[in-house]
Amino acid sequence: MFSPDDTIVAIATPPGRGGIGVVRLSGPASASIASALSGRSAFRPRYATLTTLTGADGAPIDRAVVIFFPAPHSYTGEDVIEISTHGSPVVSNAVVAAALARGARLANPGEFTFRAFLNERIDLVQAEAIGDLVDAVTPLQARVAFDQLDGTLTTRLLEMDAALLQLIAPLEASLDFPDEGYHFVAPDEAGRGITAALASLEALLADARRGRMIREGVITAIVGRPNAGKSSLFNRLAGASRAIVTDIPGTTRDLLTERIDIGGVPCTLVDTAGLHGGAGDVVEAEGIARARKALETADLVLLVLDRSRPMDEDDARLLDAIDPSRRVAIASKSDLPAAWDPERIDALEASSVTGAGMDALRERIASFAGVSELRDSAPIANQRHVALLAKAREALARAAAAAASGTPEEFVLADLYDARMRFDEITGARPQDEVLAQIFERFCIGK
Ligand SMILES: Nc1nc2c(ncn2[C@@H]2O[C@H](COP(=O)(O)OP(=O)(O)OP(=O)(O)O)[C@@H](O)[C@H]2O)c(=O)[nH]1
Ligand SMILES: [Mg+2]
Repeated sequence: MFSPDDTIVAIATPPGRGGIGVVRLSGPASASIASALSGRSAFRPRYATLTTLTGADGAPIDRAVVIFFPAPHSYTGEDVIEISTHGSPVVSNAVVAAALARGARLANPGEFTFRAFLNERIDLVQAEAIGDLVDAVTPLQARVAFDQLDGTLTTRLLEMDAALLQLIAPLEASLDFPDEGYHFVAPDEAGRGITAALASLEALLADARRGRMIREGVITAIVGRPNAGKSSLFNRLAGASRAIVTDIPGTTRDLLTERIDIGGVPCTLVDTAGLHGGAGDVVEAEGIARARKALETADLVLLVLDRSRPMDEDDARLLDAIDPSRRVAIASKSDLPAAWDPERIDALEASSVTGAGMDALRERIASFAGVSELRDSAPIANQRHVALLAKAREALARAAAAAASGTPEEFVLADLYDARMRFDEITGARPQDEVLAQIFERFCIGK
């Protein structure tokens, strides 16, 4: 993909003006290029040295602080030079140009981190975590990314891998003495071991949905019969008057979305057309079809039920149709006299006019995403990891079934090896070029 023998250079700080601008070099010629730019013969490792930099034409560029991180104790594992100048793009660009004139090459996006991976400073999970950390929009996203960077997932995978290896060793030994079959381990004992490994994998995967919601957001659809107060609730949660509100049933025709932050969880709110059994015009029918689609695909449904009017068939049907584990029933318009008792169906009372019940609702949404349980486990947030773990789970399930039915050891072993291979793919022990390209391409230049 990239040649790791060159010395690469890039501006590491964001584009534009700033207090300081950092230019980073990595590769075998880093130190000699820094010497050429500064006229100094050498830099003391890990010490900040104030020096004047000159361009290829001999004209001074700026006074700068230069730090030399010799291999292997650097971000990339190679010789790295970090040059901090005054934060003007003109100065940063002049430093880069001077480095290029002395033989450096402009870095590709993510190339510094890619080199760190190639030099085994970090594994693939950590490289992806660095990308997530840089991209994090909410503090919670940053927390989850940092946990991965800390190696939490890798540690869990290594534990599971070690457990599988313990199962594999006696099975392999039994293979060497085929006459006696399962000589070194009884089939039911092997089966128990595999079931235990399967259970820890299941636990890890159970975290994945939570992790995805934190990383990518909870899709929250606001659903209910016409005029129930959906758009008013949408506007209230969004903190802006985005959706049209009128007292005419059927005001909202199309889907309307808004990104909001609820307790650190990014949330995509979706306002929908009122659902009812009666037939309307073509536009309304299409709006209802879209509302149903949103209802199906949402992670969470806010079911709005007008507390000021008696419940009708449409309300009852919706209450029945949506799984309680993914819905919050809301008794809306709580500032008006009540026509029914919200406690009966465990509905949250709320008013978009007074704002009553909004904090409780926000808490319910955040707790749905599992924010409160986040203390000690790092959820997997990455779809690539989830897909590979799911494949490992299939392999282990096959192995468990094979062991239980006394199938020859070879077959059990093949599935156990399959599961281990998936773990290796996650951490990058067996990287595939296209996977690497996909992961590092989304980085910015200079990272
Ligand atoms: N008093 C009171 N009126 C409300 C409240 N929420 C909504 N309304 C009124 O109820 C009517 C309908 O509100 P919308 O938010 O448009 O209802 P909707 O569910 O989006 O309606 P459709 O888009 O037609 O399906 C409007 O007249 C609102 O002013 C509330 O909390 N209290
Ligand atoms: Mg509406």
